[in-house]
Parts: sequence; structure tokens; C-alpha cells
Amino acid sequence: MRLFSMVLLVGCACPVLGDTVLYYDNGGPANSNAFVSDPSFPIQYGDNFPADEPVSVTCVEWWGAYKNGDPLPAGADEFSLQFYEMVDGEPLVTPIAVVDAGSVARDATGGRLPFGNDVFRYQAEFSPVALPAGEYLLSIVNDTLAFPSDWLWAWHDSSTDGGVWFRHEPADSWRGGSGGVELAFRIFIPEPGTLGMLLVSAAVFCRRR
Ligand SMILES: [Ca+2]
Ligand SMILES: [Ca+2]
Repeated sequence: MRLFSMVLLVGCACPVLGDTVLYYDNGGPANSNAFVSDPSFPIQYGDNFPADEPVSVTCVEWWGAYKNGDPLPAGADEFSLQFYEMVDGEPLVTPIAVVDAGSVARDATGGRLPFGNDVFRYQAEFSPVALPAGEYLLSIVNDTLAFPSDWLWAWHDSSTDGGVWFRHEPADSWRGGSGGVELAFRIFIPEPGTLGMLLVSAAVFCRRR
């Protein structure tokens, strides 16, 4: 059994540091639709990605919007990035790593969903999430219990990579995986040769807290 790990958030924007490279591109937003992925609903969505070899994820970029057409919520975002191992094509119930990202970098893209919701780009950079070779689910949720608008994870609109999964409560099994739609996100890893320095930096950061 793998240990559940809480991950240290070390920054807020992947490309700014200039030492991360794109590892997996599930696609950007098509501005066509979105799923609520929000514990205050409650519902959460996840999307699959492969690790053909062991990989350390340090940054995720994703896109979304807020329900009811509000351009911005009246409260702070509370994002959580959750990594789940997939066995025989299905995500396990318990995550192997969770990044409590909170309020991350948020930029208006200028795009809108057909219902008028502004689409935003988000980025979170964090201490390395080490994943052995395998198949994984990335679930991104924003807990908007503090304000009325629920958060929406934007569609990428391609059915070429396994579809998406969802569930209502953290103890539920996941459902889905039948294709039809993909969610908008990209995964970044350190440039070759920089992971060791990143680990040392994270350790120093921890000691100073
Ligand atoms: Ca809400
Ligand atoms: Ca997928």
C-alpha cells in the first residue's frame, strides 16, 4: 500500500521559473461546456493520464469557470489537485497524493462558455509528486462552500483519450471512463537535471517554515 502524501505548494505558475517542461497535454479549453467539480455541490471529476516511466510532477495548468455566469466568485478559490492510481482502467478510491493548492494563479482567457461564463486559466506549482510508471487519474476540485457560485472544469472536447470519471462523495467508487469528452489540463515536470535541485530547494523551504 502506498502512503497518502500531502504535497507542499511551492509556487503559483509553472512557466515563470523556466525550468519545467510539458509532460502531458490533455488539451486546452474549447469554450463549449464544463463540468461542476466542487465538493460543495457535491461532485468531483477526474481525467486520466499515463506515466510510461516513473515521473515527478511539479506543475499543473488547467481551465475552468464559475457557475451562474458570475465572472469571479465573491470568495477565495480552494483548489485541491488529487492524484489517483488506476488499476485495470479504473481509478482507486483513495488518492496517492493531494496538493492543497488553495488560491492559485488565475488569468482570464477572454474566452466564454456558451452560457456566458468567463473562462479562466489556473496554474499551480508544487514540490514533486513522484509517480511510478502506470496509469493515473488527476482530479481537480474547487471547494466553493464559502460562496454561491460553483466551480466548473472546462471541457477540452475530444473523446480520444478514455473519457473522464466522476463521483459525488470521497468514499464513492468512480464512475465513467466511457469516452465522449476530455477535460482541459496540462501536466509539467522539471527539465532534465533540475529535479535534484528542486528537491533540495523544497527541503530547505520546509526547514525554514
Ligand atoms: Ca458554492
Ligand atoms: Ca481522458
